[in-house]
Amino acid sequence: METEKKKIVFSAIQPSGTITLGNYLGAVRNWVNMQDEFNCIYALADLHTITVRQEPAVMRKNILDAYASIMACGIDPEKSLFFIQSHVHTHAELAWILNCYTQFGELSRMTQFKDKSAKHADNINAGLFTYPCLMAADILLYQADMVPVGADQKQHLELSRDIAVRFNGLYGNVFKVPEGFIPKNGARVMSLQDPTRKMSKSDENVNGCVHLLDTPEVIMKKFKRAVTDSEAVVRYGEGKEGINNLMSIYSAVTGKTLEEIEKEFEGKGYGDFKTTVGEAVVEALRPIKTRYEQLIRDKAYLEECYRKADETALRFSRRTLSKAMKKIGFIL
Ligand code: AQP
Repeated sequence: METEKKKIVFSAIQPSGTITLGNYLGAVRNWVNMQDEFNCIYALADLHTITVRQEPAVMRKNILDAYASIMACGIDPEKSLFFIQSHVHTHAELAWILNCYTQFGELSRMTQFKDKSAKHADNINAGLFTYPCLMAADILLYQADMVPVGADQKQHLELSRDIAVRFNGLYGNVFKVPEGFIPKNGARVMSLQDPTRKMSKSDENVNGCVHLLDTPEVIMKKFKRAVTDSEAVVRYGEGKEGINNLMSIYSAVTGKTLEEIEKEFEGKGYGDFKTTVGEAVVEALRPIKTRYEQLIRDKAYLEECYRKADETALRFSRRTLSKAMKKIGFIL
């Protein structure tokens, strides 16, 4: 990681399943593009995943697969710091501290908590509730200037800012108050089966979600089964969530505008359109899959990358944690 005075960008992703086309187009692709302009710090947020029960063997595989897939998307360990959150103990420590500076009422208002507790009614654990404090710790430990987030994470980022302002108000300038931004070209990808909901790693309907590591055949099948509408006209508009979603995906992978896409498919049916979108996605993901296959075979190289990044992240984050602890009154 370069150390000159570039702004610090922090972002993280959960290895709660295999990385999706939504994660790629909405987040990781922008991470790659930011590497030259900023000091980028990226985390694989594995501590966050256990707010939902995980199968141990599957979790281990998901962590390594996610690490390799994200590197395969173009994260360069020479340019950016890309570490594994659970290897850097400062995250859990600062999260505990921030729990004590966050109000019950604030956490109760988080829509993700409400959504996830409705989805996992048999396991509404305290971690699910205090998840935003761990997220705040992730960000604040690195004195991040900017945090690219999807629209779904905006509320959590606002809370991180509120916590930082509150803490600084009590103890002086300990944390940089980060700015959140939703990258301009960060597409919001919806489920192919229920286009009113976002595409999610943990979607139970396998046809709704395209994974970066799906084979071309599987990707094509998922696009051919994508939900559309009965109008049979490729245009962006109200009540056409399925087509809107396919158009956004096609636009994100080809760079074509929505108008250009409408023109391209004038007089053509949804069958042709879905096939073309599927093929464009297959082509966009092909080099990522090839690179992933090389990386996942070389576990020693992967380990070398994350161990080095873990160490740097620990060194950096320890400074912030110590400062916060001293201000509170701990003896270090
Ligand atoms: N469908 C999406 N479209 C655009 N961006 C998306 N992101 C997630 N889904 C979409 C963005 O990916 C980044 C990492 O997300 P995360 O792994 O921290 O958590 P998430 O948003 O909860 O992702 P999933 O895939 O929906 O995971 P599960 O199923 O475990 O809840 C974020 O920047 C997010 O905005």
